[in-house]
Amino acid sequence: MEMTRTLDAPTAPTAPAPLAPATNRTLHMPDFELGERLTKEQLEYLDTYGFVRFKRFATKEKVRELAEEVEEIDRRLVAEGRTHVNGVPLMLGSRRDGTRFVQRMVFASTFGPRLHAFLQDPRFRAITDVAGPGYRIGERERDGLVVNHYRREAGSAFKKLGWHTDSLRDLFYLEKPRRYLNVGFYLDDSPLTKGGVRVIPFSQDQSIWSMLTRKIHFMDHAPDPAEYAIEAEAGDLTIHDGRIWHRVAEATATGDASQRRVMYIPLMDGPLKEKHDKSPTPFYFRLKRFAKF
Ligand SMILES: O=C(O)CCC(=O)C(=O)O
Ligand SMILES: [Fe+2]
Repeated sequence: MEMTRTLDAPTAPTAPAPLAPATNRTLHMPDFELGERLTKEQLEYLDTYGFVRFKRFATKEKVRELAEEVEEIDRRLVAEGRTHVNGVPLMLGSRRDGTRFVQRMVFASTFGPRLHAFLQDPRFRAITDVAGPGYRIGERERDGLVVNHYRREAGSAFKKLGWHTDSLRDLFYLEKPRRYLNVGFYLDDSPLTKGGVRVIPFSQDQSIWSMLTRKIHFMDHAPDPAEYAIEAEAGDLTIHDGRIWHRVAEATATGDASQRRVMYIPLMDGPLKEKHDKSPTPFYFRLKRFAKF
């Protein structure tokens, strides 16, 4: 043993450099496509990383049709002066020209036949099967089909979303967090210039305690050294585990170039809990307004 070495060591080991926030680091993901069932490799990917992306779930033509319908519904909701649908608040913003638009649309498929038909695609069965026995698409439950519409410009009320786990909402809805899968369908390309989803891979395998406390839900927007950006193109579909930590980063582009629309497909299990126009506003949204996140 060279006992003296430590004494003549020319330099003491230096502390590792602090990890720079890995802003915009992307994970090289396989070019998965979704068929009638998820393949073993796709399932393993989802289980391991906590998310998965399927390319070309829909054609550009289909995306255009769906986006057009979302725009029609948007104009209709604005024209009718709606602030809520089935008790759930709509998030509204305005464009540069002052026109109002819906930035978080809820129960969208109950307003549009194309969206409703889209949700009947048998490939969604492949996803509900993975979620667990008895899962369904809840078009009239919870918030129904949600369309998030981010823009970075003055007047926009939705430019980014702080760190959170989706499962926390289960707790607010007084339900136990389950292996909830959040299924997103992209209506716009989402390159890094639009910000977009950042996830902390593997964080789905955490204790409830860590799920509650690793970050301050929705208030914290800071990049994390362990985060990865998920890029996608219009027509792609992503699934993330409801327990994974994620946020939506703000675009660096502005105006039209920052527009990012993603639909979230509501998976439900257990007894049917359909909402209607007299449904009360859930506590969660009152809290959200109070805490301004
Ligand atoms: O807009 C997105 O892509 C993600 C939104 C999200 O995480 C959420 O609404 O819970
Ligand atoms: Fe989320």
